[in-house]
Amino acid sequence: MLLNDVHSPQDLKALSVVELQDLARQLREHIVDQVSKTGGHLAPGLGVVELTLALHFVYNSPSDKIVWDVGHQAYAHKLLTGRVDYFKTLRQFHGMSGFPKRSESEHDAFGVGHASTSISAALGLAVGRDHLKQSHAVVAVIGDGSMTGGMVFEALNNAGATKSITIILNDNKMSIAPNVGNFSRYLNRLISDPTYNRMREDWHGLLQKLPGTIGRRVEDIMGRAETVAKSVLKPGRLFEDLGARYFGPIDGHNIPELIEFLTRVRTMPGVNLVHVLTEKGRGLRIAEQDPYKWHGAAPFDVESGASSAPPTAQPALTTVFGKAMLELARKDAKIVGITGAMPSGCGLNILEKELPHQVFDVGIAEGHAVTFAAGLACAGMLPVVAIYSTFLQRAYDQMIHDVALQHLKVVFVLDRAGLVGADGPTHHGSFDLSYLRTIPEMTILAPSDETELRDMLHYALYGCEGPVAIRFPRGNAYSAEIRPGFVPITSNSFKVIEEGRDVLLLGAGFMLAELRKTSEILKQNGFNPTLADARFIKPLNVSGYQDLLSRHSTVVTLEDNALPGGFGAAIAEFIGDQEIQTRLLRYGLPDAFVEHGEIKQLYQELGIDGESVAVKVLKYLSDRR
Ligand SMILES: Cc1ncc(C[n+]2csc(CCOP(=O)(O)OP(=O)(O)O)c2C)c(N)n1
Repeated sequence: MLLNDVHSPQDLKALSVVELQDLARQLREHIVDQVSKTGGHLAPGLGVVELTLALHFVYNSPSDKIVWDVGHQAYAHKLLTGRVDYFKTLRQFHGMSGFPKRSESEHDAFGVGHASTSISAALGLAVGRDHLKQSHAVVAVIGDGSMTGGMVFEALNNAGATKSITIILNDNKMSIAPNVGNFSRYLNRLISDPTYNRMREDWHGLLQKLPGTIGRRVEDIMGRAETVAKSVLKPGRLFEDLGARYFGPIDGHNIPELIEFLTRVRTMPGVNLVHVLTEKGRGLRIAEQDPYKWHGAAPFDVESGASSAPPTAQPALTTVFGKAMLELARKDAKIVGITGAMPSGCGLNILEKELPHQVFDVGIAEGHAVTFAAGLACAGMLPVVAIYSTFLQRAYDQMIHDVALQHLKVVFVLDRAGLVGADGPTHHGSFDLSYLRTIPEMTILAPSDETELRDMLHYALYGCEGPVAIRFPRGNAYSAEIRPGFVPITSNSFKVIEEGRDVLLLGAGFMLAELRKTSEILKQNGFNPTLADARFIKPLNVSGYQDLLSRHSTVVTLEDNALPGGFGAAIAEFIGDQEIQTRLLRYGLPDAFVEHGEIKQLYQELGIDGESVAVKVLKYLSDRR
């Protein structure tokens, strides 16, 4: 059967194992072909092709609910649920989302992008089903990396609330980077325990001896499976103690074995956890060899693995941050970096390589990362918590209660602030200025280029008291050459770049580059703008802003944060509080979730690129001339 002819999971039901195996090959071809053109998550999805086929063979989506964790591995699921044609628009502007999305398909039971949500969400779906006296099955599929998120254990603790739920633990020993921590070690012990493996073989042998499916009484099978399961409970002791029935580990690339297990588990009451072993990147040699590198991919050549994008001389801003951390940490052993399972994503791999004892990868555990940093600060260390803007949302109370309230010096480095592009609304860093601004004592810095980023890190560590956040977008430095050394920054100082008088253009962070364009267009149209780099989003320099704002009858702010609570809102509050007579035009992200697409396209659509802002400001100024 051709993948193109699979319009819904129902089309799989009559297929033989050989046909399913052939579909697995086609799914891999489709995924590799598409990701090589558009970029996207690669190795995670290749690892779950057989598991996805088996799930859709056994379960009846959409009435049965399959909940994916993170959702970056769900391309095969999308392809098997009537989206083969749409898949060609993967991650493109106005095209298919890279993650399961409820509005995209009835088969996407729960929207996702952040890790460790699946068991909680599935539990909600299951308890709702129980209350409404429905009988469909609910399955959560979660990776071993995502199991490091604390919410998973909160959900397991609560899982007895439902009559029946199945959790598939997709264990490929990897988070994005190799998985870390005691839980990961525990899973490894399960897999390598010889006593267990012997028992497992016995169990499998016994299952083979069971009579054929036809005419088999379900209770009988369940009874036997239960008996056998009891004999292998020891390896899954942790899950057992948490109230789940543990099955496995089973080979996640063996379709008949998967189907056999899932068929038995599907109708079982209680909390059932099936431990499935998969290989991340399976079927694509380069990804199998280096699943870390191929977790996500930019467009690439399938044969060589070479990136299709032209090489850039300018380093990524994360690299600039990572190198600055290394320079500072070499001289000060108190400086430590903390990452939530993203050492290379956030640049701390650079520090880790040379000074491994000064980096802590705590797993996908942002809340823990922040409170852990608070403890380190109490112990006299200088912790730098490097977490993407969107994932730090997870740790809001920890920032308030554990850090700020205790006046602790913890430095937060928020990469991917603003729009991130193809990953879309689950990953855009749209809200950090809003959520950080409300925290008392929090200093918030927004560098407008790589040099400021370095200087601000130095300032955050040594130049000011209390918690500090530095936020910068996804992207590269402007220059290939990074200025060495660190130049001190004056507290609360903004920087006037061009003095004018008609209008004040105030840029937050890297959006200054867009305002530079606005400024040029205004000048070409006979206006004389002032251009300034805010640098400090909080606190604002009271006397400096009183003077700057009252000298201009029109003020324009531009930011890549949501307008509610963002930088423009801070200036609006200031103008109101200080009773300054000026008109304020605020530009930034709307009070809405922004879809995926190239950042440039999104700016244009939202009217926040330099040219669009110029058009709006010109109209405003011309109307009032
Ligand atoms: C809250 C949160 N933090 C970090 C991430 C970034 N992230 C995406 S996938 C991933 C690793 C997930 O590992 P696992 O669940 O084992 O899936 P695998 O990629 O190995 O299939 C991480 C850390 C995220 N999506 N959500």
